[in-house]
Amino acid sequence: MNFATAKSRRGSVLVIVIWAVAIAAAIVAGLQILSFRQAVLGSDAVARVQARWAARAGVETMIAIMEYHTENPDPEDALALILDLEDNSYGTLETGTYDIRHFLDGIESAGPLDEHSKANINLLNSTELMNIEDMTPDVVGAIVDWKDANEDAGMLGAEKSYYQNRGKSYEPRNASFRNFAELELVAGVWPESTRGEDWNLDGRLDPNEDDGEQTWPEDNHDGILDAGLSGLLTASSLTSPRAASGEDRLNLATATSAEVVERLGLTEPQASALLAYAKTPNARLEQLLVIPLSTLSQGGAAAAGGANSTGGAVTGGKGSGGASTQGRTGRSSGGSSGATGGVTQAGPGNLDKAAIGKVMNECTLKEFTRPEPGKMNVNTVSGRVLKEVFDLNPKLVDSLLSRRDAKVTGLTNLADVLDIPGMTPQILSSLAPKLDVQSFVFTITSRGRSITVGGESEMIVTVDRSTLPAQILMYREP
Ligand SMILES: [Ca+2]
Ligand SMILES: [Ca+2]
Ligand SMILES: [Ca+2]
Ligand SMILES: [Ca+2]
Repeated sequence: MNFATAKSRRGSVLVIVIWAVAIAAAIVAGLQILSFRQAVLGSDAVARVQARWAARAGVETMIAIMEYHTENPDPEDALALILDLEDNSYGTLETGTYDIRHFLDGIESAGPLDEHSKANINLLNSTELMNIEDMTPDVVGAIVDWKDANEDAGMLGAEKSYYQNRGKSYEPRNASFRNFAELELVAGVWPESTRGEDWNLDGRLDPNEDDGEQTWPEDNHDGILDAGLSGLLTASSLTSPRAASGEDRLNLATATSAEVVERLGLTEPQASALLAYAKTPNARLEQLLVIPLSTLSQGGAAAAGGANSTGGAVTGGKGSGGASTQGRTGRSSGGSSGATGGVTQAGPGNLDKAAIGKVMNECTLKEFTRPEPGKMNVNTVSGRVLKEVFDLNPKLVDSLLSRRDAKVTGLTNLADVLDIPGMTPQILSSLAPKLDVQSFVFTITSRGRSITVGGESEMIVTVDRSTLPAQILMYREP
């Protein structure tokens, strides 16, 4: 009896053991699957974190370089910052890599995108907007109404009531566009025209933007990013009181003659003439490119309407300071066309070309009160923008681009542009209010990759380096 009981107990123990083993095996198998999944998940997460930090390292590197150049400006080298950014646009960390690139005018380049290479939409008038390919009068009207302070709809425009009647939850800003994407809110503007192939507006050619009809958006699969209006226009570039030298611009409306002599290296008669002109109504620094200062200072641009602005010897202002080294002392007798020269600037109250460049680089005629839309940097501006938006002669634009590319330091002042074949003082002075030789706002599109499993992450950051520390105007991770 006793034996039999023991035997059956042993039997049931055996059953229990078998069961236990089976269950344990099942649990272990389950655990194995679970932990394997967790390991996969874990390495994915690690790769993502690595990629994201790599992208961030790229952004931080670019910002550090921008701040360095804001603190240590080199007025003799307009390309120093751009080249430094380009040289550091690729980096390797222990756990990943980053690269920063952008497309402009169909060409992919290393480094951040200079927002000053595009036209600021807030500075464009309706003629310039209308010059843009495929632009229609109703869209131009709606853009103008969006920007202007008033509520009066233009003939083909659209003000508040237009948007209300269509159930929109927003209305025109009646002030400058704050960013490019805002353009898509304007009546008649479609993302297809603002973005073109660059559907995520990152300035880079992504796989879905270069695969034809396989995935959205539509693209022509040619390896080149057609960025639509975003390739021509910006709302981010801004003006800064900071001059090329790094100092705040000298306000000629309030400056003393001694300050002008000291800051610009001009003679006393030159400084007095400059200040006299600065006090005339409607004074504009660009006029110095067209009309001799002595004429301007004796009655302003109006009185100088018939001034002979070309021909003759161009001499440095008598005894003018260090800025006069490039002053030409004579001109060949063949230079009578007047198409390539500057103004006749002889006499004690006049300026040579280098001095005019310096005045334009370092001075202003009004107090800087708040940030205004930015000018285009003559060293980076898109050729397509100049040809298409500003309707400049394509040959002239091409010679401008080849001149600036040929100069190691870039164009350090706008008067340098006068030497370009086909450029006239008149063309330059009309363009000058929208041109500068510096850039303050850049968009960094940094793509990070993890070194281990192939994670990828992108950061798009728009930075203003005109103040220290640099300011982040926009940040997103698509
Ligand atoms: Ca308006
Ligand atoms: Ca893209
Ligand atoms: Ca596609
Ligand atoms: Ca394409």
